[in-house]
Amino acid sequence: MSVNQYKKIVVLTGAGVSAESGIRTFRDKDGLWEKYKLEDVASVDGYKKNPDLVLDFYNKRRQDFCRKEIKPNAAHYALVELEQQFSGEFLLVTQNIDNLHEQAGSKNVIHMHGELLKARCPESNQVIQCTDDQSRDDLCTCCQYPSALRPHIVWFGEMPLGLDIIYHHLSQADLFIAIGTSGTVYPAAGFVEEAKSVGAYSIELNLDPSEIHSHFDQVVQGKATELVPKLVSSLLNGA
Ligand code: BJW
Repeated sequence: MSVNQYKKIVVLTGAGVSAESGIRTFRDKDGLWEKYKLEDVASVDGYKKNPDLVLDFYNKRRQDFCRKEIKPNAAHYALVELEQQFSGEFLLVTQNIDNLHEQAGSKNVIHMHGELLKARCPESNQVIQCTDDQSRDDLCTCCQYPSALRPHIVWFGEMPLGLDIIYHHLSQADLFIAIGTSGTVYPAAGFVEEAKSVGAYSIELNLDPSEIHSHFDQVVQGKATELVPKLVSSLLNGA
């Protein structure tokens, strides 16, 4: 398999790509949804009902993420190499809210479920950096009557970010690769079918077969830090 046979690659990553960097996934054993109820902390209704609980959930995850031992891993770096060496168009869509892809050096990245180190004004949608704990007293500076800033996160029932660009790329993709995602959350779980509908070859790299593994042309089971460098090397070296 050689990268030269492709013109447009779309890669989708999920929590599994950051797992070996020390960030917990959602649905694995010991995952975040074992400790928290999804509808309490990751839905608009949950935020309306108990904003402090939701802010606390993201404050703890931000503190955890900012620990100095949390670093990009070999899978993040391999994707940087693929983006740099590939002469066609490359888009990396991540469902992750951490910035490990950017820390590794990835350039063309869309965070479709938002970003942990950003906050947003709910009125103007202006996005600002947020590396400290967020509280309900943090107000925006963009509106005449300031509003409480909210985490820059896409919760259930909200429209994911960058969808126009993502679907545009999927409509022209000839290689689609999904890494470390359970395939349970839409619309991301539907991207493989979108890419396949225009003839793209599709590959899933995941520890366990995902909910949607049967849609892929090739499914490889294992750790992202082993599988992604191997795939990138075989794409770049034509093995
Ligand atoms: C490893 C590994 C290692 C571990 N190496 N692998 C019925 C049908 C269809 C859709 C719906 C429906 N009812 C409702 C919906 C819509 C809803 C939805 O999908 N619900 C499902 C539960 C059914 N979706 C939405 O509401 C979305 N918005 C929307 O649909 O808008 C309308 C719309 C309509 C039409 C078109 C477009 C839009 C919004 C979804 C928001 C998701 N938000 C969250 C939380 C916020 C972010 C955060 O706090 O971090 O995003 S939920 C959570 O799940 C998070 C993740 O990004 C997302 C995906 O999880 P991911 O990444 O797959 O993680 P895991 O833990 O599930 O899986 C990890 C995988 O890695 C596992 O498979 C492991 O095996 C593997 N792994 N270690 C390789 N070392």
